[in-house]
Amino acid sequence: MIERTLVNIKPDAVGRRLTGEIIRRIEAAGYRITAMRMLRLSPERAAAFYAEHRGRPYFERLIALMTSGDCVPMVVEGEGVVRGIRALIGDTDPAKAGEGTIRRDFGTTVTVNCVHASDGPDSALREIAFFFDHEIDGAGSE
Ligand code: FUP
Repeated sequence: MIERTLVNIKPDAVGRRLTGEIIRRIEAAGYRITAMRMLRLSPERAAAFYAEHRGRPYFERLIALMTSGDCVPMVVEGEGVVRGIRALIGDTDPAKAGEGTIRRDFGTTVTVNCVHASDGPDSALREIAFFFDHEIDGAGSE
């Protein structure tokens, strides 16, 4: 089944000029990017995106990273893309991520880990709406 997911290239990766390489890997895996933006999150917006993590010891660190520069959120489409992209990016902790995954190759710490991807179909819908709202209606149609 063709699905959609939300991928967000985080400010650490954008700052290190890894945007192109991460997009290349997503496309090389056979997925299609159907919407994309570049923007800087405010502290309020970053906290809203990661609301379920509020109160955790790493929360302030996470918000500091996510507001430190531009990020590049995108909608990615394809067969089984939600699970597929999670496999492509690897474990949250780059040190535990598998060989050849984006986080293993480019991540620095559990917080500074280059990329976010939705962890299921429900969060994908919510996260796409967070960044793209109605703009993606019809996106990707040819
Ligand atoms: P993931 O879905 O792999 O991005 O991981 P989580 O939803 O568990 O965490 C979301 C973000 O919180 C991570 F990308 C980074 C941050 N985090 C930490 O900084 N430390 C932790 O111990 C767990 C998560």
